[in-house]
Amino acid sequence: HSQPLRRALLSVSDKNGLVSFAKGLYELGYELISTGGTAAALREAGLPVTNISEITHFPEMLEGRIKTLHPAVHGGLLADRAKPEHMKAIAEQGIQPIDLVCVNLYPFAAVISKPDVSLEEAIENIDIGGPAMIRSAAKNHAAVTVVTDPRDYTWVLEEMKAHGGETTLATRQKLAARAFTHTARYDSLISAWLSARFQVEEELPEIFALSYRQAQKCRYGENPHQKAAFYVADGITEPCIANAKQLHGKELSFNNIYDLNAALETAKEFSEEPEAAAVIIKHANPCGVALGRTAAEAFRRAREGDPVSAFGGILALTRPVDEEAAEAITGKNTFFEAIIAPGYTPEAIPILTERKGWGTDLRLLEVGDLRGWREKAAGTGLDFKRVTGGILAQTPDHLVVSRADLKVVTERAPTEEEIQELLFAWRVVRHVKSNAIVFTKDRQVIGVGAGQMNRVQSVRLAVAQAGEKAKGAVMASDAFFPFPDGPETAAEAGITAIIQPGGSKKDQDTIDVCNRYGIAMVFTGIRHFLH
Ligand code: 93A
Repeated sequence: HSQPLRRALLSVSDKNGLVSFAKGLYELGYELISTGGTAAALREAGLPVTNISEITHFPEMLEGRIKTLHPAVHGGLLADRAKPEHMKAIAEQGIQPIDLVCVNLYPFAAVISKPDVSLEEAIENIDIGGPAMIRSAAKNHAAVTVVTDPRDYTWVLEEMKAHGGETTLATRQKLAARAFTHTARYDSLISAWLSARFQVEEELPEIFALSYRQAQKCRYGENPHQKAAFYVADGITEPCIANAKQLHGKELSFNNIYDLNAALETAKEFSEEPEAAAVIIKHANPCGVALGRTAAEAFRRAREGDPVSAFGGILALTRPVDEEAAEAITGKNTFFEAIIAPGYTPEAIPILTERKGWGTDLRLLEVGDLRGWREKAAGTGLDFKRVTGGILAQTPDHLVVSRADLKVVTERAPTEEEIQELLFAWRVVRHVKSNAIVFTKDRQVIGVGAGQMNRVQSVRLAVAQAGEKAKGAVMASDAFFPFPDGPETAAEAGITAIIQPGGSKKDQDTIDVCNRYGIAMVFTGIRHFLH
């Protein structure tokens, strides 16, 4: 090449596809200008490169913090080619136009998802010069092409080859819009991460920036006439539905994702148990939860709690699904939409996926080890509920109630075994929609009353579900009993112990009922509404 027709500035952290893109540009007559690492990669591939410092007449400095932040770069990007004054102004300063920018940014998202990342390392990975170039190029897309995603290299190059070495205006417009999405997302993530990191105790950020990407399109929403997609936040490190990998089965539906989340969040409650836990969800409420020595036993016991509701449900386990568990799950009179578990043994997968009558539809999700999720979840952000025209934000309800928090309020104190059972029931009830009542026995949920508008009605539903099994069971209530009718109904059904927050004006009436029936009751002082 004698005098290059056009100039391309390449400065990328992700060097995938870089060489072939640059080679294509070079063959189209572009002069290649690059920053340190990118220039080295191109030179190694045998391509001629102009170092950025030859353009800026300035060394890369401050350990790379200043590489491209210079009028020689931004003048070349921003000058409006249609304005003679602009072209004259840059010419007077010896600045040449730049026609294409290929930039991807310091990998902030990848860096902050490393466990124990230091603030210094995160800060060093905040790209300043890259977004500036992307934004300059995108602003001046009338003349400048901006490429931020290696997946765009091939088609952009093809288009340039077909159009005399230039992109079409329509392409530059599309890439410009995308470029601003890219930098907006990038800054949102930085803002969200720093907000969480610097968060003043007990205070929510005044403004929060959300950085979500569409992870999956759903065929439809809660109902077939609604459009839907699953958006996943950047930088999530805890085991959760957003981090789960689908190994098999039909595409997840909107409701599947919602219920899988409910199942997994309930299961996580029992992730540190020496025993395995299984959770079965229907319409976002647990209908079966149980512990067992093995995944198979936990599953069988969870299903037994309410086999009717379990049919067509979503299942979560805290232990890998092995052959025995797979056999149990695919047993007679069962049907599951989806399963989420830390993993699956090689023997388990064919049993689950070739179950007669289920076709190949069963969705299998792998989420990895659940243990230690609380530490990984710390600071990952807020819990949202949408209202028309806004969102309510709150820190997630991760509070743990332990033995020491329990206050015995009845004449009879719970036995050691009852205390363990009450704590089990308490960990389930917080995952049931309010007004929530849960009956459990031998670490097995045997009755649930969910989502009722008065608490005694939830008790009645739990009693009806538990039937004879209520005798000797315990009851958990997610909030206080405003009247003694709920505990009385439970007492008549044979409940022996109750766990609830307490705090009602009529607590004494409820305590009196318990004393009359010889029931042991403990207050947690903490409630767990869930809507
Ligand atoms: O530290 S920066 O914010 N300062 C800059 O002036 C600058 N210019 C480009 N980071 C800057 N970059 C970024 O360097 C690019 O966005 C790209 O991610 C990376 C490429 O550096 P290298 O070519 O040395 O690997």
